[in-house]
Amino acid sequence: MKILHTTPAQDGFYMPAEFAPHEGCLMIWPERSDSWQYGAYAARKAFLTVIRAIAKSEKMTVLCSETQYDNARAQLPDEVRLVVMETDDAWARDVGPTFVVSRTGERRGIDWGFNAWGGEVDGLYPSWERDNCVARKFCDLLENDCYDKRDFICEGGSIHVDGEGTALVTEACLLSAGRNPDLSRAEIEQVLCDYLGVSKVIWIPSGIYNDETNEHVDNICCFTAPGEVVLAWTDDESDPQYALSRASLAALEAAVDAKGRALTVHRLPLPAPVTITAEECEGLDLCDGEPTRTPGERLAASYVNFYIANGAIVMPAFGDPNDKPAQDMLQMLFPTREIIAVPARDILIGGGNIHCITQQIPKR
Ligand code: KQY
Repeated sequence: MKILHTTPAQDGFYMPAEFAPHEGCLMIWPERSDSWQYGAYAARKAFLTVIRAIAKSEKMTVLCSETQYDNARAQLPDEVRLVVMETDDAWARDVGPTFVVSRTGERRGIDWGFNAWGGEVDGLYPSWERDNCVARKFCDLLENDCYDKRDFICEGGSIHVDGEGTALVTEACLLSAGRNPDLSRAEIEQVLCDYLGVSKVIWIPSGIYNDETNEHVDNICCFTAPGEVVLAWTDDESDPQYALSRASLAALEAAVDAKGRALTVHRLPLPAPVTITAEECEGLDLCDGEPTRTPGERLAASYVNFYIANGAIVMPAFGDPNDKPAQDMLQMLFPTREIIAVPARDILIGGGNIHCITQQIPKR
Protein backbone atom coordinates (compact mmCIF):
# COMPACT_ATOMS: atom_id res chain seq x y z
CA MET A 1 0.00 0.00 0.00
CA LYS A 2 1.27 3.44 -0.88
CA ILE A 3 0.63 6.57 1.20
CA LEU A 4 -0.21 9.27 -1.32
CA HIS A 5 0.44 12.98 -1.01
CA THR A 6 -1.35 14.05 -4.18
CA THR A 7 -5.13 14.64 -4.19
CA PRO A 8 -7.87 12.37 -5.54
CA ALA A 9 -9.17 15.08 -7.88
CA GLN A 10 -5.78 15.62 -9.45
CA ASP A 11 -5.41 11.83 -9.90
CA GLY A 12 -8.89 11.44 -11.47
CA PHE A 13 -10.62 9.91 -8.39
CA TYR A 14 -13.97 10.86 -6.83
CA MET A 15 -16.21 9.63 -4.01
CA PRO A 16 -19.13 7.63 -5.40
CA ALA A 17 -22.66 8.04 -4.05
CA GLU A 18 -23.80 5.56 -1.43
CA PHE A 19 -26.47 4.28 -3.84
CA ALA A 20 -23.78 3.19 -6.33
CA PRO A 21 -22.87 -0.54 -6.17
CA HIS A 22 -20.79 -1.64 -3.18
CA GLU A 23 -18.24 -4.38 -2.80
CA GLY A 24 -18.87 -4.50 0.91
CA CYS A 25 -19.32 -2.78 4.23
CA LEU A 26 -17.11 -2.17 7.28
CA MET A 27 -18.36 -2.21 10.87
CA ILE A 28 -16.74 -2.31 14.33
CA TRP A 29 -17.79 -4.58 17.20
CA PRO A 30 -19.05 -2.40 20.10
CA GLU A 31 -17.30 -2.74 23.43
CA ARG A 32 -16.77 0.61 25.14
CA SER A 33 -18.67 0.61 28.44
CA ASP A 34 -19.15 4.40 28.66
CA SER A 35 -20.81 4.41 25.22
CA TRP A 36 -22.83 1.19 25.33
CA GLN A 37 -24.97 0.45 28.37
CA TYR A 38 -24.56 -2.69 30.48
CA GLY A 39 -21.33 -3.84 28.88
CA ALA A 40 -22.58 -3.39 25.29
CA TYR A 41 -24.65 -6.58 25.42
CA ALA A 42 -27.78 -5.01 23.87
CA ALA A 43 -25.74 -2.91 21.45
CA ARG A 44 -24.08 -6.07 20.11
CA LYS A 45 -27.48 -7.62 19.46
CA ALA A 46 -28.54 -4.51 17.54
CA PHE A 47 -25.26 -4.40 15.58
CA LEU A 48 -25.70 -8.11 14.74
CA THR A 49 -29.16 -7.39 13.32
CA VAL A 50 -27.64 -4.66 11.13
CA ILE A 51 -24.77 -6.97 10.07
CA ARG A 52 -27.16 -9.77 9.07
CA ALA A 53 -29.34 -7.34 7.09
CA ILE A 54 -26.38 -5.93 5.14
CA ALA A 55 -24.68 -9.32 4.70
CA LYS A 56 -27.61 -10.47 2.57
CA SER A 57 -26.27 -8.36 -0.29
CA GLU A 58 -22.71 -7.28 0.61
CA LYS A 59 -19.46 -8.72 1.93
CA MET A 60 -19.17 -7.67 5.59
CA THR A 61 -15.94 -6.97 7.44
CA VAL A 62 -16.05 -6.40 11.21
CA LEU A 63 -13.16 -5.09 13.32
CA CYS A 64 -12.84 -6.04 16.98
CA SER A 65 -10.37 -5.98 19.85
CA GLU A 66 -8.19 -8.96 20.68
CA THR A 67 -10.20 -9.60 23.85
CA GLN A 68 -13.53 -9.64 22.00
CA TYR A 69 -12.39 -11.83 19.10
CA ASP A 70 -13.73 -15.18 20.37
CA ASN A 71 -17.01 -13.67 21.54
CA ALA A 72 -17.56 -11.81 18.26
CA ARG A 73 -16.56 -14.84 16.16
CA ALA A 74 -19.05 -17.01 18.01
CA GLN A 75 -21.90 -14.58 17.31
CA LEU A 76 -21.15 -13.39 13.79
CA PRO A 77 -22.39 -15.25 10.72
CA ASP A 78 -19.67 -17.48 9.22
CA GLU A 79 -19.47 -15.44 6.01
CA VAL A 80 -18.53 -12.24 7.89
CA ARG A 81 -14.80 -11.49 7.92
CA LEU A 82 -13.59 -10.63 11.45
CA VAL A 83 -10.30 -8.77 11.85
CA VAL A 84 -8.55 -7.79 15.08
CA MET A 85 -7.85 -4.07 14.98
CA GLU A 86 -7.76 -1.84 18.04
CA THR A 87 -10.19 1.08 18.01
CA ASP A 88 -11.47 3.56 20.59
CA ASP A 89 -15.15 2.89 19.80
CA ALA A 90 -17.40 1.52 17.07
CA TRP A 91 -18.09 4.34 14.58
CA ALA A 92 -16.90 2.87 11.29
CA ARG A 93 -18.38 5.67 9.21
CA ASP A 94 -16.32 8.27 11.00
CA VAL A 95 -13.02 6.47 11.52
CA GLY A 96 -12.90 4.27 8.42
CA PRO A 97 -11.42 5.56 5.17
CA THR A 98 -13.58 7.56 2.81
CA PHE A 99 -13.23 5.62 -0.44
CA VAL A 100 -12.74 7.20 -3.84
CA VAL A 101 -12.76 5.45 -7.22
CA SER A 102 -11.48 6.22 -10.70
CA ARG A 103 -13.26 5.76 -14.01
CA THR A 104 -10.57 3.21 -14.86
CA GLY A 105 -11.64 0.84 -12.07
CA GLU A 106 -9.27 1.65 -9.22
CA ARG A 107 -10.18 2.31 -5.57
CA ARG A 108 -8.23 4.29 -2.98
CA GLY A 109 -8.93 5.48 0.56
CA ILE A 110 -8.67 8.87 2.25
CA ASP A 111 -7.18 8.99 5.74
CA TRP A 112 -8.66 12.13 7.33
CA GLY A 113 -7.58 13.33 10.75
CA PHE A 114 -9.94 12.10 13.50
CA ASN A 115 -10.21 13.82 16.90
CA ALA A 116 -13.36 12.29 18.44
CA TRP A 117 -15.65 15.00 17.07
CA GLY A 118 -13.90 18.06 18.40
CA GLY A 119 -10.60 17.21 20.12
CA GLU A 120 -9.72 19.39 23.10
CA VAL A 121 -12.59 21.78 22.28
CA ASP A 122 -15.60 19.47 22.55
CA GLY A 123 -14.40 15.96 21.70
CA LEU A 124 -16.42 13.07 23.10
CA TYR A 125 -13.63 10.97 24.55
CA PRO A 126 -10.20 11.90 25.84
CA SER A 127 -8.08 9.64 23.66
CA TRP A 128 -8.70 8.84 19.99
CA GLU A 129 -5.35 7.71 18.60
CA ARG A 130 -6.47 4.14 17.88
CA ASP A 131 -9.49 5.46 15.95
CA ASN A 132 -7.23 7.86 14.10
CA CYS A 133 -5.19 4.92 12.76
CA VAL A 134 -8.11 2.80 11.50
CA ALA A 135 -8.46 4.34 8.02
CA ARG A 136 -4.84 3.72 7.05
CA LYS A 137 -4.76 0.20 8.52
CA PHE A 138 -7.97 -0.73 6.77
CA CYS A 139 -6.63 0.50 3.42
CA ASP A 140 -3.61 -1.68 4.04
CA LEU A 141 -5.84 -4.70 4.66
CA LEU A 142 -7.71 -4.07 1.39
CA GLU A 143 -4.46 -3.35 -0.46
CA ASN A 144 -5.81 0.05 -1.48
CA ASP A 145 -3.47 3.03 -1.69
CA CYS A 146 -4.33 5.76 0.78
CA TYR A 147 -4.32 9.56 0.63
CA ASP A 148 -2.77 11.17 3.70
CA LYS A 149 -5.06 14.01 4.80
CA ARG A 150 -4.55 13.72 8.55
CA ASP A 151 -3.98 17.47 8.72
CA PHE A 152 -7.70 17.96 8.02
CA ILE A 153 -10.22 16.81 10.64
CA CYS A 154 -13.19 15.16 8.97
CA GLU A 155 -15.54 12.26 9.65
CA GLY A 156 -17.42 10.15 7.10
CA GLY A 157 -20.74 11.10 8.72
CA SER A 158 -20.10 14.78 8.09
CA ILE A 159 -20.15 14.46 4.29
CA HIS A 160 -22.58 13.13 1.72
CA VAL A 161 -22.13 13.15 -2.07
CA ASP A 162 -24.33 12.50 -5.09
CA GLY A 163 -21.51 10.90 -7.11
CA GLU A 164 -22.07 13.50 -9.81
CA GLY A 165 -19.98 16.36 -8.47
CA THR A 166 -21.97 17.58 -5.45
CA ALA A 167 -21.24 17.32 -1.73
CA LEU A 168 -23.62 18.10 1.12
CA VAL A 169 -22.40 19.27 4.57
CA THR A 170 -23.60 21.23 7.60
CA GLU A 171 -22.10 24.53 8.71
CA ALA A 172 -22.60 23.53 12.36
CA CYS A 173 -20.15 20.65 11.93
CA LEU A 174 -17.65 21.65 9.25
CA LEU A 175 -17.19 25.15 10.69
CA SER A 176 -17.10 24.00 14.33
CA ALA A 177 -14.23 25.21 16.50
CA GLY A 178 -13.00 21.68 17.24
CA ARG A 179 -12.46 20.66 13.59
CA ASN A 180 -10.34 22.95 11.40
CA PRO A 181 -10.49 26.38 13.08
CA ASP A 182 -7.59 27.78 11.07
CA LEU A 183 -9.30 27.23 7.74
CA SER A 184 -11.89 29.55 6.22
CA ARG A 185 -15.12 28.25 4.78
CA ALA A 186 -13.67 28.70 1.26
CA GLU A 187 -10.53 26.75 2.21
CA ILE A 188 -12.64 23.93 3.67
CA GLU A 189 -14.68 23.82 0.46
CA GLN A 190 -11.47 23.56 -1.55
CA VAL A 191 -10.30 20.57 0.51
CA LEU A 192 -13.66 18.86 -0.08
CA CYS A 193 -13.44 19.53 -3.82
CA ASP A 194 -9.84 18.26 -4.00
CA TYR A 195 -10.45 15.10 -1.97
CA LEU A 196 -14.05 14.12 -2.81
CA GLY A 197 -13.67 15.04 -6.48
CA VAL A 198 -16.66 17.39 -6.38
CA SER A 199 -17.11 20.84 -7.87
CA LYS A 200 -20.03 22.01 -5.73
CA VAL A 201 -20.53 22.00 -1.97
CA ILE A 202 -24.05 22.61 -0.66
CA TRP A 203 -24.01 23.92 2.91
CA ILE A 204 -27.05 23.53 5.11
CA PRO A 205 -26.91 25.37 8.41
CA SER A 206 -27.71 22.67 10.97
CA GLY A 207 -28.32 19.05 11.74
CA ILE A 208 -30.39 17.28 14.38
CA TYR A 209 -31.01 19.00 17.71
CA ASN A 210 -28.60 17.84 20.43
CA ASP A 211 -26.54 15.76 18.00
CA GLU A 212 -23.20 15.49 19.78
CA THR A 213 -21.22 15.27 16.54
CA ASN A 214 -21.82 19.02 16.07
CA GLU A 215 -24.73 18.01 13.84
CA HIS A 216 -23.41 15.65 11.19
CA VAL A 217 -25.21 15.89 7.87
CA ASP A 218 -25.85 12.12 7.81
CA ASN A 219 -28.48 12.44 10.51
CA ILE A 220 -30.51 15.17 8.82
CA CYS A 221 -30.13 15.04 5.05
CA CYS A 222 -28.80 12.72 2.34
CA PHE A 223 -28.98 12.12 -1.38
CA THR A 224 -31.35 9.36 -2.46
CA ALA A 225 -30.58 9.93 -6.17
CA PRO A 226 -28.84 12.68 -8.13
CA GLY A 227 -30.93 15.82 -7.63
CA GLU A 228 -32.99 14.28 -4.79
CA VAL A 229 -32.55 14.43 -1.03
CA VAL A 230 -34.45 13.42 2.09
CA LEU A 231 -34.57 15.93 4.93
CA ALA A 232 -35.49 15.01 8.53
CA TRP A 233 -38.68 16.89 9.23
CA THR A 234 -41.15 17.82 11.95
CA ASP A 235 -44.31 19.92 11.68
CA ASP A 236 -44.20 20.61 15.43
CA GLU A 237 -43.27 24.29 15.70
CA SER A 238 -42.69 23.95 19.44
CA ASP A 239 -39.91 21.40 18.87
CA PRO A 240 -36.42 23.02 18.72
CA GLN A 241 -35.81 20.80 15.70
CA TYR A 242 -38.46 22.68 13.73
CA ALA A 243 -36.35 25.81 13.17
CA LEU A 244 -33.29 23.70 12.31
CA SER A 245 -35.13 21.64 9.67
CA ARG A 246 -36.87 24.76 8.32
CA ALA A 247 -33.56 26.59 7.86
CA SER A 248 -32.06 23.58 6.11
CA LEU A 249 -35.08 23.32 3.83
CA ALA A 250 -34.62 26.96 2.82
CA ALA A 251 -30.93 26.35 2.03
CA LEU A 252 -31.73 23.23 -0.01
CA GLU A 253 -34.51 24.98 -1.93
CA ALA A 254 -32.15 27.83 -2.81
CA ALA A 255 -29.36 25.52 -3.97
CA VAL A 256 -28.49 23.98 -7.32
CA ASP A 257 -26.19 20.99 -7.63
CA ALA A 258 -22.98 20.64 -9.66
CA LYS A 259 -25.01 19.96 -12.78
CA GLY A 260 -27.20 23.04 -12.25
CA ARG A 261 -30.26 21.05 -11.10
CA ALA A 262 -32.60 22.32 -8.40
CA LEU A 263 -33.02 19.69 -5.67
CA THR A 264 -36.21 17.77 -4.98
CA VAL A 265 -36.53 17.66 -1.19
CA HIS A 266 -38.51 14.80 0.40
CA ARG A 267 -39.48 15.54 3.99
CA LEU A 268 -38.85 12.39 6.01
CA PRO A 269 -40.82 12.56 9.27
CA LEU A 270 -38.91 12.41 12.55
CA PRO A 271 -39.91 10.16 15.43
CA ALA A 272 -41.25 11.90 18.54
CA PRO A 273 -38.35 13.04 20.75
CA VAL A 274 -36.47 10.08 22.21
CA THR A 275 -34.91 10.52 25.66
CA ILE A 276 -32.62 8.26 27.66
CA THR A 277 -33.96 6.69 30.85
CA ALA A 278 -32.37 6.65 34.30
CA GLU A 279 -32.00 2.87 34.04
CA GLU A 280 -30.15 3.16 30.73
CA CYS A 281 -27.84 5.82 32.20
CA GLU A 282 -27.21 3.57 35.18
CA GLY A 283 -25.74 1.00 32.78
CA LEU A 284 -23.12 3.39 31.39
CA ASP A 285 -19.65 3.67 32.91
CA LEU A 286 -18.10 7.08 33.52
CA CYS A 287 -15.78 8.57 30.89
CA ASP A 288 -12.79 10.33 32.44
CA GLY A 289 -14.75 10.49 35.69
CA GLU A 290 -17.81 12.11 34.09
CA PRO A 291 -21.16 10.61 33.06
CA THR A 292 -21.61 10.45 29.28
CA ARG A 293 -25.42 10.86 29.50
CA THR A 294 -27.93 12.24 31.97
CA PRO A 295 -31.43 10.83 32.53
CA GLY A 296 -34.01 12.56 30.33
CA GLU A 297 -31.40 13.75 27.82
CA ARG A 298 -32.76 13.95 24.30
CA LEU A 299 -31.02 11.64 21.85
CA ALA A 300 -30.51 12.55 18.20
CA ALA A 301 -33.03 10.12 16.70
CA SER A 302 -33.67 10.40 12.96
CA TYR A 303 -34.70 8.01 10.20
CA VAL A 304 -32.25 9.72 7.81
CA ASN A 305 -29.49 7.66 9.42
CA PHE A 306 -30.08 4.63 7.17
CA TYR A 307 -27.57 2.53 5.22
CA ILE A 308 -28.01 1.94 1.50
CA ALA A 309 -26.94 -1.66 0.83
CA ASN A 310 -26.85 -3.19 -2.64
CA GLY A 311 -30.13 -4.99 -2.03
CA ALA A 312 -31.67 -3.17 0.91
CA ILE A 313 -32.17 0.00 2.87
CA VAL A 314 -31.32 -0.77 6.49
CA MET A 315 -33.16 1.84 8.52
CA PRO A 316 -33.49 2.55 12.23
CA ALA A 317 -36.84 1.95 13.92
CA PHE A 318 -37.73 3.46 17.29
CA GLY A 319 -41.13 1.87 18.07
CA ASP A 320 -42.69 5.20 17.08
CA PRO A 321 -45.89 5.82 15.06
CA ASN A 322 -43.69 7.41 12.38
CA ASP A 323 -41.66 4.22 11.84
CA LYS A 324 -44.17 3.07 9.23
CA PRO A 325 -44.58 6.35 7.27
CA ALA A 326 -40.79 6.71 7.19
CA GLN A 327 -40.43 3.14 5.93
CA ASP A 328 -43.08 3.76 3.27
CA MET A 329 -41.32 6.91 2.07
CA LEU A 330 -37.98 5.10 1.82
CA GLN A 331 -39.65 2.28 -0.12
CA MET A 332 -41.09 4.83 -2.54
CA LEU A 333 -37.63 6.40 -3.00
CA PHE A 334 -35.80 3.07 -3.31
CA PRO A 335 -38.34 0.86 -5.11
CA THR A 336 -35.87 -1.92 -6.02
CA ARG A 337 -34.47 -2.38 -2.52
CA GLU A 338 -35.99 -4.25 0.41
CA ILE A 339 -36.55 -1.94 3.39
CA ILE A 340 -35.28 -3.60 6.57
CA ALA A 341 -36.23 -1.74 9.75
CA VAL A 342 -33.97 -2.54 12.70
CA PRO A 343 -34.90 -1.65 16.30
CA ALA A 344 -32.19 0.92 16.92
CA ARG A 345 -32.62 2.39 20.39
CA ASP A 346 -29.58 0.49 21.67
CA ILE A 347 -27.47 2.04 18.92
CA LEU A 348 -28.91 5.50 19.50
CA ILE A 349 -27.85 5.41 23.15
CA GLY A 350 -24.24 5.38 21.90
CA GLY A 351 -24.85 8.68 20.11
CA GLY A 352 -25.45 7.71 16.50
CA ASN A 353 -27.29 5.26 14.37
CA ILE A 354 -27.07 2.81 11.48
CA HIS A 355 -25.30 5.10 9.01
CA CYS A 356 -22.76 6.05 11.68
CA ILE A 357 -21.72 2.44 12.38
CA THR A 358 -21.37 1.37 8.74
CA GLN A 359 -18.84 2.43 6.11
CA GLN A 360 -19.48 1.37 2.55
CA ILE A 361 -16.68 -0.05 0.42
CA PRO A 362 -17.54 0.84 -3.15
CA LYS A 363 -16.98 -1.42 -6.15
CA ARG A 364 -13.96 -0.43 -8.18
O1 KQY B 1 -21.31 9.55 13.87
C1 KQY B 1 -21.77 9.55 14.96
N1 KQY B 1 -23.00 9.91 15.15
C2 KQY B 1 -20.94 9.12 16.10
C3 KQY B 1 -21.35 9.61 17.40
C4 KQY B 1 -20.33 9.29 18.43
C5 KQY B 1 -20.80 9.44 19.79
C6 KQY B 1 -19.81 9.02 20.80
N2 KQY B 1 -20.46 8.76 22.03
